[in-house]
Amino acid sequence: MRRVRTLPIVVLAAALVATGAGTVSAALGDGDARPSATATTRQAPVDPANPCTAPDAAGLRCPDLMMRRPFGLETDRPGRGRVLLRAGNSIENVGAGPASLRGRRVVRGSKFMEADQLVRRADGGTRRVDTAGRLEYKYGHLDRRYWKFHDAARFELWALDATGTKTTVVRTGPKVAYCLRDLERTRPGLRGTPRREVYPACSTNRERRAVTLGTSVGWSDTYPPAYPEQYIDVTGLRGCFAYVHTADPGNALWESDEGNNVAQVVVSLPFREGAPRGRCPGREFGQRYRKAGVATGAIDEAWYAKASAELAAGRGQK
Ligand SMILES: [Ca+2]
Ligand SMILES: [Ca+2]
Repeated sequence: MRRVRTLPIVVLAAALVATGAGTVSAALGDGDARPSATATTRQAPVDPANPCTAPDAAGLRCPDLMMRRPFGLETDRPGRGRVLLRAGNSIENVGAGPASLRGRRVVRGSKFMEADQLVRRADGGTRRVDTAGRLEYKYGHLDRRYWKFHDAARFELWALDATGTKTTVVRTGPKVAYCLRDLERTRPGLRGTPRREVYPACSTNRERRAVTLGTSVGWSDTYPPAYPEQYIDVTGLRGCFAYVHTADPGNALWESDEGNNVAQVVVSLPFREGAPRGRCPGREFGQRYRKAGVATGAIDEAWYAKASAELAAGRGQK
C-alpha cells in the first residue's frame, strides 16, 4: 500500500524553513567532506518511517541531497510589464549511495508515474522502498519533454522583516520537476563517487511505461538560470526578500540527512545585478556554486550540448 506522509512532519519541515534553520551547508566548506552531525546547527526532523535513519540503516547506502546556493541571479523582462528573477540551482548528492527513483505508469496514457526509491545496500544489492514520489512527463530545455521527478525542488520568495527573519511566502516559482541525473561531478573526492556518469539525460520517450532516474554520489544535476521556468515572478515587488531553493520539499526521497536541503540568498527588489541584496538584512546559506561561464551563458551551452549528444546517441535513461 502506498504510504501517506503525516502532517506533523510536513508542518515541522515548513517551520524549519520559515525560521531559516537550513544552515548545514553554510557550516561546510567547498571541499568533499561528507556532512556530519557535528557540522549541523540544528536537529533534522525525525521521521520514524525513514529507512535511512532507522536502527538498521547501517546496512544501507543512502543518498543525501543538498541544494547549492541560488546562483547567477538575473532579471528577465518577457513583456507586458512582467519582471522575472531567474536563478540557477544545483541539486547535489553528498550521500553514501545513489539518489534513485524507479517510476512506473499505473494509468495508461497518464503523464505521471508512481515511483519507488531504489536504495543501495551495503552488500551491493538494492532495496526497493515505497515513497510518495511521482515522475512527470514535463517540458524542459532543448524544447523537449522529459520524464522528471515531480516536486524535486521548490523556489520560494519570502518577505523579510527588519531583522532579516523570514515572515511569509509571497511568491513561488513555477518549476517543481527536475530530471535527477549525473550532469556534473561536483565532488570528485567524495568516497564512493563514480568517475563516469551512471545516469545520463532523462528519457524523452512519451511511451515508456517505466523509467529510472538517479544522481550518483558526488554528482550534481545543475540548472542554469536561462533554462525554462528557472524563475520567480517578482513583478510589482519592492523591499527585502529571501530567495529560497529547497530540494525534495515533499520528502519523496529518503535521505540520510533531511535537514540540509535548503539554501537561500537575500535580494533587494527591484533587483540590481551589481548589488543584489542592497542593504537588506538576513543570512545567506548553502554552499556557493562556482563555475566559470554562468554569467556568459557558456555553461548553458555546455549542458545543452551534453544532453543533446546523449539523447542523439540513444543513451537516455531507461
Ligand atoms: Ca539532504
Ligand atoms: Ca528527502
